[in-house]
Amino acid sequence: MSGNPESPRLPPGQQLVAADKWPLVGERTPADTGEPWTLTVAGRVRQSVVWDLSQLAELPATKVATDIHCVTRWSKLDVAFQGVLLAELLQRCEVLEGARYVSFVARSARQHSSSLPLAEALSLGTLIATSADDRPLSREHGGPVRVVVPGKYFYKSVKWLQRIELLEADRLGYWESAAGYHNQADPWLEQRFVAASISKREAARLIERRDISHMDLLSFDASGHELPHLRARGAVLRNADFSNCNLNSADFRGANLSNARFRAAQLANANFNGADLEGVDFSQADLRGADLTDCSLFGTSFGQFDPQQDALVLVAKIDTSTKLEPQQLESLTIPQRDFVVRALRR
Ligand SMILES: Nc1nc2c(c(=O)[nH]1)N[C@H]1C(S)=C(S)[C@@H](COP(=O)(O)O)O[C@H]1N2
Ligand SMILES: [Mo]
Repeated sequence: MSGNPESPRLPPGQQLVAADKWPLVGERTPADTGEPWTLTVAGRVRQSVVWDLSQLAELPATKVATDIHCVTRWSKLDVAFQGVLLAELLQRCEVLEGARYVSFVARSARQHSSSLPLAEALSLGTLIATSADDRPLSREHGGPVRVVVPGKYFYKSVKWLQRIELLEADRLGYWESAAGYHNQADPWLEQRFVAASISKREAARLIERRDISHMDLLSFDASGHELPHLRARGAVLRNADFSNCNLNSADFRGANLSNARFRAAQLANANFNGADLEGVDFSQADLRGADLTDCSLFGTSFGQFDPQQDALVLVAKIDTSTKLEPQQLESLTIPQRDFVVRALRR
């Protein structure tokens, strides 16, 4: 496999966030139940076991330095998580024969969850973490208790853990079923998404119509098409491919474009206002006159990093007519930010 030019420790297609940045992804807060925090192990166990936070703190603690790899293409290396190994916790439960999967469930409004084969969760050293970098986990990052699964995309690491369910058959997690995220989630194999949600023929029909507003089209492939003035307002287009498209004056307002590819696309005067652009690839795209205000830009690329030149190559066309607010650039990686800051002055 070809390595990542930024660092051999970075899986393909990932880039490092600035050292002092830890992006917030997904839900922002746990559900406010007013009840004291407890963690329950249930399902295929002889008897459910419940821990409160002080009991959890008495279990043998482990510290692991983990690399975070988010599916939206940002990574953060060497975060020191501390907590109790899942293996330690399960040693204190009578796990039954048929337990083959483990589902982690959050105390959150949508009862967020994610699952893994039990044997894999154990062999990866899954941690029930209560602190990061020697500080208690902040609320928005999953405090007081979150899961940390080393070696998987971070969507397997559920925040605000309240239940661990041991299951005989797998139960797809929230992102895995709602967003088409890959259930295996190996960043080294780029297992980001499952296949497209519609057939090639259906895609061709939509391309002809030039209106996909408010549609939900995972992994939509429109690459190479003439789509000026495309109407895509509010569409869910995760992992879509718009490379080499003519999308001048297209309307992507409020669309979810996370991980979409716009390589060498013509996007002059396109409107992305309020869209989710996390993990989007705009290499060599023409973004003159495009409106990127109010968009989330974590993991967004405007070019490819070349370590020999220590600079971005295959960069997007950006100039003073491209609409971007200075505070949005905070979420970009350093080489991306440096490029965009300079380009916006031209
Ligand atoms: N409860 C809950 N846990 C969650 C999510 C979520 O939306 N809700 N999002 C997942 C995703 S996609 C990622 S990348 C990480 C983000 O964790 P962070 O916000 O601490 O960076 O949490 C994961 N765990
Ligand atoms: Mo994620």
